[in-house]
Amino acid sequence: MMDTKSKELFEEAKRHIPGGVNSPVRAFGAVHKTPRFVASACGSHIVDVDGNEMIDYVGSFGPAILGHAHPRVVEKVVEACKDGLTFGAPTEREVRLAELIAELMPSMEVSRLVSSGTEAVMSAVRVARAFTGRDKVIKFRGCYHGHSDGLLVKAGSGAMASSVPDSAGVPLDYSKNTLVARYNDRASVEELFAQNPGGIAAVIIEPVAANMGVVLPEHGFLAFLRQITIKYGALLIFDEVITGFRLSLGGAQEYYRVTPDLTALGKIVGGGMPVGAYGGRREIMELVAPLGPVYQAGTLSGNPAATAAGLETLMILKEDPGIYERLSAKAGRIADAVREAARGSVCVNQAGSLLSVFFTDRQVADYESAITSDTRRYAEFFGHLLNQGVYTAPSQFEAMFVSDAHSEEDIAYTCRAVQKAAW
Ligand code: KE4
Repeated sequence: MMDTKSKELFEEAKRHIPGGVNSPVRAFGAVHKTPRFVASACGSHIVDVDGNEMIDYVGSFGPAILGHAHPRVVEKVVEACKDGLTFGAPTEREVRLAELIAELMPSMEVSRLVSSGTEAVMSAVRVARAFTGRDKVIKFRGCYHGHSDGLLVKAGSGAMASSVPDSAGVPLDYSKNTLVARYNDRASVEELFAQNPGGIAAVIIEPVAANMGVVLPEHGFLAFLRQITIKYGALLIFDEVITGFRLSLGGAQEYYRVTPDLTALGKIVGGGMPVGAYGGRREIMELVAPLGPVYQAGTLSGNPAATAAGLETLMILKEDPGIYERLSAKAGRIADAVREAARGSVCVNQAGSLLSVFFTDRQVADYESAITSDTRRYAEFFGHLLNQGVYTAPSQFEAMFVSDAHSEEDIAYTCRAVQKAAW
């Protein structure tokens, strides 16, 4: 598959952009290839600058649940743009989007729009600290919550007790208030609460993890987190930047019937445009300025073109709740094709339209088991599929995303490509 133009652009990009990309995973470092520069996308397909058309299972890492350039969404964005791009003033679309978020996710009775998932999570954590008057937050190893300093943290040498920055430039002081537990490990959570009685403001989790590859919550784990946070007077924050409106119309909180105190959204809520949101019940969100003492602001928050895309995307999902069954069935066919081709040497985790292929014979249920995967074999798998025109997650630790635009032919072709990939 030709990648001459991508190669040229990549070299030019490196002159003025760190690593040639505006987000690290796009550099294809984990799969040891030149990233494909995308020229256009429509439905389930992308076309790169060398004219290669591929079936896309990245879908911008989540927003493209309807496929790319959905005609109704594009029309609404163009319509909004013609009336002005940004005002720094409230607009009706923001009111309608907040209403729709509250309708689809009733726990988000009151929400604030921001411009990214990172902003949404960062702000939700700030509100939780203000509401409880406490500083410490528990996160889970392997979960990613955007790049705010306090959440770029990993378990320290002392495993659960200590935590250390997961990025240069983050002062140790910032990481000391973020404690790290183990996904699906109740004892690790209980231990942190026991060590910090009255000190923990919140537990934040990806209710289905998708940033260590896809890892599902074991039965009752989310309900356990709900109970222990209530017991200790901490808030439960669901980072639904990926799962929101993807696992079901009401996200993971509807799918698993566990209601968090605060939720962070991104990706689908913007329909491909820059939107994030955070919200919860009124008594918590009333702390947010200008009502209360928690400051958070944003020039492009609630941007007219972005809210137009988000509104239309959510409306289309609301009109067609059967989409979730279709998405799950499509992803299941790919998962089955991989299991059949790999004959036991892989672990395939699927949650609705999310799936990951781990090259390990272990069941992947947390970060520690996820990293037993053979990332070299994953990179080979990625290359085999790419050469057959199937564009999937460029890292073992990202998810594949199936969209409503993936046709029967796309799925059948993908399953055949999986069979042909060298096992
Ligand atoms: P953004 O700031 O990228 O909109 O959202 C941050 C974020 C927060 N929470 C979760 C669960 C997320 O997955 C993300 C961002 N996801 C990554 C993909 N794993 C975005 C892709 C990228 O970083 O380039």
